[in-house]
Amino acid sequence: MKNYEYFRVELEEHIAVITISRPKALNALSTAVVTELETVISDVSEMEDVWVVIFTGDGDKAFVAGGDIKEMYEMDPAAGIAYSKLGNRVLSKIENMPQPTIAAVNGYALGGGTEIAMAFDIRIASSRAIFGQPETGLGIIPGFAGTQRLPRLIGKGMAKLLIYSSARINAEEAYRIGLVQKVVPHSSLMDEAKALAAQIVSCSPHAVRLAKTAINQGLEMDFQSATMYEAHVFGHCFTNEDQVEGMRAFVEKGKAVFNGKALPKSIPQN
Ligand code: DAK
Repeated sequence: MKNYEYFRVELEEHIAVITISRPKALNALSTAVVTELETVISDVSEMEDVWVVIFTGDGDKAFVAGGDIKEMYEMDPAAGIAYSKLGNRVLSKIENMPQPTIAAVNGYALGGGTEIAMAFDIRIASSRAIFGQPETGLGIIPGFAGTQRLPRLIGKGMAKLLIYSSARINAEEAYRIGLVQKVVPHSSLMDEAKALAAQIVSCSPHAVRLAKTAINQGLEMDFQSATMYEAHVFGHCFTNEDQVEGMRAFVEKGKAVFNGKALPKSIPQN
């Protein structure tokens, strides 16, 4: 496995765990961190053996404490635009990773921390997790697409409440408003994330990737176009031996064993 400055990548049973590690700044997203993150995401996306990805923060306190405020303090408008473009490109890459992804939120996830968590498919929060978009309190607005992903996930009114007020919310409140899908005791966060990942691994990796594609792409379309797109992606399932294996196992009352061959790296087009 490659060595990175700010990340660890561990692979076990088709599950890659990516850990962001910048302890002196509570894993805040400096330009150097986001730049390396882009490489990590590209590398893991290419790994045939990885069927599910978990992303978490190093240490007991923070998932990601946001964009690097000390670095942003020095930025001029041109640097701000460059930082924003980089961040948005990387978060889009996360959102469109071919594998299903889980953010295991182990502590503070503020500003860019909430934004990066939202780029993953599913969020599991430790009971210690704290979310929020504190940017307006710093004289800026969310810059890693928080103004776009947050209302899409939790609705316009609640997103505005959080962004206008800079309010911090705990894990239970994040669960109540639908920002996270599960809250678990802090000490069992990684076990719970890995158990969910293992459950996903037991399904056809081909079908799971196609389901992700259908959901992500379809949500960007009008409903009729999205159902047509779903039909197209559904048809694509029949190009892979997982469909035969899954149905054979049912008919023969056995257990399907999926081999992860010929996984799609890019989105099937209409
Ligand atoms: N940036 C830089 N350093 C940070 C940091 C951050 N976001 N968060 C923490 N640190 C550093 C602290 O400065 C401190 O460093 P030293 O002073 O020891 O050198 C160290 O991490 C430990 O932090 P604390 O001493 O503050 O630890 P506490 O336990 O007392 O407090 C905290 C933990 C998470 C409550 C606190 O650190 C905190 O409030 N941090 C800031 C949280 C925050 O406001 N985050 C949102 C940042 S704004 C954009 C793209 C993205 C964004 C904006 C624009 N475009 C490209 C345009 C994103 C913006 C944001 O995320």
